Amino acid sequence: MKSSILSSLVLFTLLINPVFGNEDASENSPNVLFIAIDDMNDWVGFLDGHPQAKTPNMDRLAKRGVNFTNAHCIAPACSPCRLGLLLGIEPFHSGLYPFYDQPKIPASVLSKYTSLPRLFRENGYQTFGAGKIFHGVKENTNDWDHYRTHIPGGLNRAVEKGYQQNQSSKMSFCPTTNPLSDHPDYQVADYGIKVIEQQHDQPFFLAVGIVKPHLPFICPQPFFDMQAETIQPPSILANDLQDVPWVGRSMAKLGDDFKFRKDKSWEKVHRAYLACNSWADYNVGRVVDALQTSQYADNTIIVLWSDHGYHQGEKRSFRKFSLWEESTRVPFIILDPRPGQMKSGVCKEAVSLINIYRTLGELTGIEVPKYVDGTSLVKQIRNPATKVASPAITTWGRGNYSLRDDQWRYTRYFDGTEELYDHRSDPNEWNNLAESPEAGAIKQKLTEFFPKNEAALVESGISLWNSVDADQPEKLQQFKKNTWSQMKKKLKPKIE
Ligand SMILES: [Ca+2]
Ligand SMILES: [Ca+2]
Repeated sequence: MKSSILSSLVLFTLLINPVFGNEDASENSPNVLFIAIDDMNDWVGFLDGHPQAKTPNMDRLAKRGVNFTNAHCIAPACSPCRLGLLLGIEPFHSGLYPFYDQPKIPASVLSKYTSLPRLFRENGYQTFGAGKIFHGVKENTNDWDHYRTHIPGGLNRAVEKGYQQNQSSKMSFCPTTNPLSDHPDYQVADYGIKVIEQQHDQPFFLAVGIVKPHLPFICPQPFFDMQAETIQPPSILANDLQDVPWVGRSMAKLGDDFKFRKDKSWEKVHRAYLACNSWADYNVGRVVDALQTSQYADNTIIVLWSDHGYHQGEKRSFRKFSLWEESTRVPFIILDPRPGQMKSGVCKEAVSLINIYRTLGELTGIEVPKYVDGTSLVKQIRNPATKVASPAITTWGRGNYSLRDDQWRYTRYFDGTEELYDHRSDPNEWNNLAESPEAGAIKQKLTEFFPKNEAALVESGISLWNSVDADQPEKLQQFKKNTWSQMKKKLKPKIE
């Protein structure tokens, strides 16, 4: 009662003096629930990427909020996408292209930027985080008032009920036998629920980092049991890579496709992935439901995103690390429950996760640093039919960029080779139109959106450099000579 009188007073003060609310966070500033998911592609109900996906909690959230059905990652890998999103800067402006061991990135590089949680912290918010938010950061940093790193439990795997490839521990696709509460994502969701249930005298920014469906694809048995008996495979054209330039071919994970086909295990892989998506959905649902029944329900903005998509055999590939739709398309939902702030619906415009930083700045009235890339999506949140001004761009290594608008995907690799796909007639990106006579005008229209200046690669702190790009072009010859020629002999059905 007392607090509701207090909030009415604050609201009254804000109404007569709205400037007060913009200068610094007040009790009335909206909270932010920031839900990061790892490696989730469009195999979720609200994106219709797989007909058997079961994600009822996120589907409900998507209905209540704005469901961006044509959203794309900044880079198709955990580290560069999260760095781009959380620092608000494109890889081609920061030079942070590949995978980094974040604590080893020089302070002289990182100190130029303000992370999203730190922006909130410096503007009167309390910041809480749990699970995987940045990639590879295991300790408290200046970003957080409180951070709970997840402790991976010793989970038992029922290997006989799924598929385990050799002894390699990450390549598991089977149920676990532990109670739900042993699983890191359950504990991360628990942390979020506890923060929501606390009494806060400052607005909060709460980041919940769900790690499934990241490899290994293991989760509790009930989430395997709820999947269909026969899993429908994705649409795959065996010889899809035939019209793809060499740099593109080098991005396909042909070895995984070879092993899964040899072991006749693709269906088990698909089932385990769908199970992990349902498990992630369950934990997202627990946090969102806790918020719904809390005192913060009407004043908390929810943002949900996944750091990139995932191949499940398309282009004869597995995992991410490519510039095709399977790797770039991501779940992305924003919900702003405050009256008059949002029109629920589907936004079909091509948007990038780079836009999250500026969008949250505008929604909370916090000024963002000048260097920040992207544009605010507040107009699309107010009316999801609002057009965007430019295509979404995804970067994978210096010199490799893919543009996506509401019809086209136009990719240009560091050596000048290209792909062009028409999503109106070719949603699977099977027919590369880059060399066709009609392509000229389309390419010309889009070409101005490729980066004009590329930042030099940040060389310190790289932990994994798995793209063939302008900084290691020699890897392309190795790929042609070794991987491709070997796989050409081994793969069935054949690739040409
Ligand atoms: Ca990831
Ligand atoms: Ca093709």
